[in-house]
Parts: sequence; structure tokens; C-alpha cells
Amino acid sequence: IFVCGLHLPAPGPVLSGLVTVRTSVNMDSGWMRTVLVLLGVFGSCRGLQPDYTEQGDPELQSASGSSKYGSLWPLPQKVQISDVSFRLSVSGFRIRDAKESSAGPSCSLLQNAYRRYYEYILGGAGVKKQKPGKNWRSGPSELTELQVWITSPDSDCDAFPSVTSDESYELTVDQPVAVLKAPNVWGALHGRTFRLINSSVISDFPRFAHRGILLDTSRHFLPIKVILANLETMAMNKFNVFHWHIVDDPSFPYLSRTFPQLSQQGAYHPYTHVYTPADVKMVIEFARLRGIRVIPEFDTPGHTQSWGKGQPDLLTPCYSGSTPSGTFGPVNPILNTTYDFMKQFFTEVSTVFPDGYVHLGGDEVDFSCWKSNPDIKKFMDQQGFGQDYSKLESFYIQKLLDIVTTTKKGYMIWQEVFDNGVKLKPDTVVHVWIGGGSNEEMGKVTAAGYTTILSAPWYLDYISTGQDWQKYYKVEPLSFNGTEAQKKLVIGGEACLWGEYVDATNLTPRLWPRASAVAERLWSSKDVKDISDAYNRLTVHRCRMVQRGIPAEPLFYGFCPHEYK
Ligand code: CP6
Repeated sequence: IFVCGLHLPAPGPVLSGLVTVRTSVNMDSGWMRTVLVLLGVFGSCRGLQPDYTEQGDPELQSASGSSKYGSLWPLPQKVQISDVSFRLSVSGFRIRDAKESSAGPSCSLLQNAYRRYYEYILGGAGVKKQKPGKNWRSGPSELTELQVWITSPDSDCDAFPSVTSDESYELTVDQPVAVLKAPNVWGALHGRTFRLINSSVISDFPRFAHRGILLDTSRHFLPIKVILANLETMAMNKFNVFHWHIVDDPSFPYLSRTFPQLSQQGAYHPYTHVYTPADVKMVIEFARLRGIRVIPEFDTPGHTQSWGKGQPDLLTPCYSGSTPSGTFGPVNPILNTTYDFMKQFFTEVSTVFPDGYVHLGGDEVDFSCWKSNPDIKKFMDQQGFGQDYSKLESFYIQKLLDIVTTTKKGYMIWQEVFDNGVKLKPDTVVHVWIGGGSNEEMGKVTAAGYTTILSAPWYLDYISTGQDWQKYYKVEPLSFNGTEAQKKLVIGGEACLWGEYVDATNLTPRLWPRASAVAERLWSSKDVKDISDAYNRLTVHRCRMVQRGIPAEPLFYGFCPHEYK
């Protein structure tokens, strides 16, 4: 196969591996790359163009203004760009490990990244023929290589990223070599900021450690290739958490080895609309290679209708009068079998998903079914809960948290669990989703000493005409009243794309580039808030996504440079 100037091995088992179970995920052998090209993840053969605005392209400037930062997105913490530009050595440009680097050729994560970035970088430079202008250095002005120098003894090459990973990097572009220096691979991956040409020094690190996107694969099944393409786009925007809201009321696409009947009965289709263990493994490894954590959410006790199909007696039978109505409510909190099931289920989850955290949901529990059920009523009396069903909810969650704690995982929960006064482990992450931008709830949660992340202002499934990215961009996560110590407990946020009205046909343009606004808010310095500078950079950043085959929607009228070059 000849795709985009690359000779690739014939796919053979690769494609079938995508739709059937593959037990080993070897991202290193080149087959994954083949898959990507075939999937159109690397949609453009030309790859990246140099930064047009930095080149002072007059036609682009007439379409939109240009930023002195070109198309950098999210904006690095510290940038010095000089007027001096270099020519990329088209024939000889290399990305390689620095001599002093603690990661060598055996670090497949980096070698994989070099291969991807090399294409992005050289694809662009090869297309645009630079004419020497007044800024070109006379004499040796060719950039011949990018050296990648991992400075700490342990590069983290074979590890999984975590909330404490150091993602910082330093990039010095000078000739004849550019140097990308980072304590470990996670920072080095962010060095994709390297987009060449001008002499520059960038010193960069994230403002917040947790920068996530929530995708919902229950309301609509999302094919693996959509998830992978989204991970690729997340990496372009320096997002580092994929919050996988994998199951919910309408369908249960997670194929559990322990309880296969959950997806057999609860998925939209038992073979085509499920995520097999091999699929899940592929998503996790694809994400890891891009510095992205995968945090699964198994939301209980509400949002569990689909669980009931394959697991009889898990849900509470609702009553109409004195007889069961045939419908079911939240997970039944009064049966021992419920907790036996949860123990087995979350033990499996803890081995399938390597991240240190699982999201346990706990949101929007509807009490009406519990209220209708006489056995629940009896239990409420026995426990002395009176009429307070949030006590019953807390009773359930408390037991669940204890179970999950035995699997050695940390947990995240939606804010209701905190609101109901459940006793939480000190390292619990409380996920704030109710309310608007400057959020009182963040004040409450952090005053109680818990770590928190913000989603309330970032529901990207909601759309309206106009540039609502600006609304997302202007959010200041630390605007609540609180002490410095409280603000340190805010570890980041997530943009949520709930799936009621989203499937593979509209996911990408609905999410991108609107989520890019959230990306910059969570990565860049607090005082990066010039909206017109953001507009200029984001316009070009969006064109970069489009050119890479990601159908990100436009911000406003105009055109992309690649349309006419
Ligand atoms: N699904 C689940 C949802 C929502 C939540 N949980 C939700 C509710 C209201 C709004 C947005 C999303 N669709 N499982 C709440 C976290 Cl406005």
C-alpha cells in the first residue's frame, strides 16, 4: 500500500483486528500506524503547514488578524520568538534522542511520537517552498534536527500518565539543531508545539493537572475509530484525560469478562455495539502513547437501566400500589447480592483500566421508585433514615466506595455524593457539574478539603448559534471565594459531550474547536485572556485540525490557507 508517501505493509489481519477481538495490542510494529492512515486519522498527506501568520501571509491577514504568537494553541507559559527564521533541511531533517537523554531507541512511546511528528513537521515544510527574504540568515541557516532530551533518570516511557505526572518541557529552536528538553516523556509529547522556522525559546507547563474530555458511549455507540480520532485531536490540544462515560441508561456497551450478559443483554447490539477487552486495551494504549489517561465511569446507583437487562435483581423493582409495576429504578441498595456483584464488577474494572482512578458517578438519583417499594420502606425504618432518601443513597455509595477502595483505586464522583454528606477518602475528586461559571460549589468542596474538577460551564453538547467558544474561554476556574489553599485543590476541569444528540456523524464538529477553548483555559496562564488574540490563533489552529483530516467547525467566516495552496 502506498499512502501519503509511505510504503506500508498490506493490512491483512490489521483491519480484521479492528472489528474482531485482538488479544495483544502491539502499537510498535507499525500496524497501528497502518490502521490510523486507513482510518483517516492522518487525513492529510501534506501534514502541517508552517505557521502562516508568522510568515506574514497577507491573504490570511485579510481574512483574520494575526497573532504575534502565530498559531500556538494552547499558548505556552513562556514564549520568545525572534524574527530570525531558518530553513528546514528538507532532505536531512531528523528527530532523534539527545546523547544525554535517559530514553533511547528502546522507548517505543517516543519513537512512535517522532514518527508522527516528523510527518506533521516535514509534510508542511516540504509543501511550502520558502523564498529567502530579508529575515533569512545568511550562511548556515538550516535546521537539521530536533534533539529530544529526557532529563530525569526515569523517563516514564513504559508507564501510564497520572495526575502527578510532570508535563513540562523546554524547547529551543536554533540552528543547526533544535532541542526539546523534558523531565520525562509526558512533557516531551507536548513538545509538538515545535512548529519550526523561527528561532525561539519556549518554556512550558500546564496550569492544571487534570484536563479532560467526557465522551458518552451509551446514548449512542461510538465506533473505536471515532474514539481514537478524538484522542488524537485531544493530544493536539494538550488534553490529558479521556473520561469515558461508557455505560448509562440506554445501553451497556462495555463487554465484561466476568458478567458478559451485561452487554449481551444491555448493549444496542451484542457484537457490533460493544467494546471488547481488546478494544478497551487499544484505546488505553493509543491514549497512553499520547500522554492521555483513560478514566472509565461506571455510574451508579442511578443511570443504570441498561445494567438491569443482564443482571436480574440488581435494580429496585418499582411498585404501583401494592404490586410491582414491572419497571425498575436505581440499583437496589438493600440486598447483599448487590454488593457481591459490585465487588466482582469493580475488581474486574480495576484490572482492565490501569489508571489510578475510576469515576463512580452518583449523580441524579431518582427517589420515586425507592419510595414506591415496600421492602425499601421497611429498610429505611430499620436504619432510622425516616423519609430522607438521600441517606439511603449515601448508604449505598458508602458501601460502594469501601468496595472500590479494596481494589486500590482512587475515585471520582459527581458533586451530589459530596452534597449528601457521604464520608469520602481525602484523595477523592469531586466533579462539579451543576451551576454556572463562577461556582460556589467549588468553594464548598474545597473548604471541606477535597480535590475538585470543574465541568459546570463546559457542556459542549449544548449548542447555540454564534461564537460560544468565547463563553467557554472566559471561564476562570478559580473565581470562587476561597483561600489560596482552597484554590490549590482545584486540579482542573473537563469539557463534557453528553451523547443524547451526538453520534459518529456530528461528534467531531460539535466538539472541535469549541473544546480547544477549554484546553487553553486549563493549560495556559491565568492572564492569557485576550479574546481577539485567541480568535486569531484559534482560527489557524482550527485550520490545522481540518488539514489533518479532523472536521472541526469554523469559528466564523473566512477560509483556511490550505484551501488554495
Ligand atoms: N447523563 C448523566 C447526563 C447528565 C448527567 N449524568 C446531564 C444532566 C443534565 C445536564 C447535562 C448532563 N446526560 N449520566 C449529569 C452529570 Cl444539563
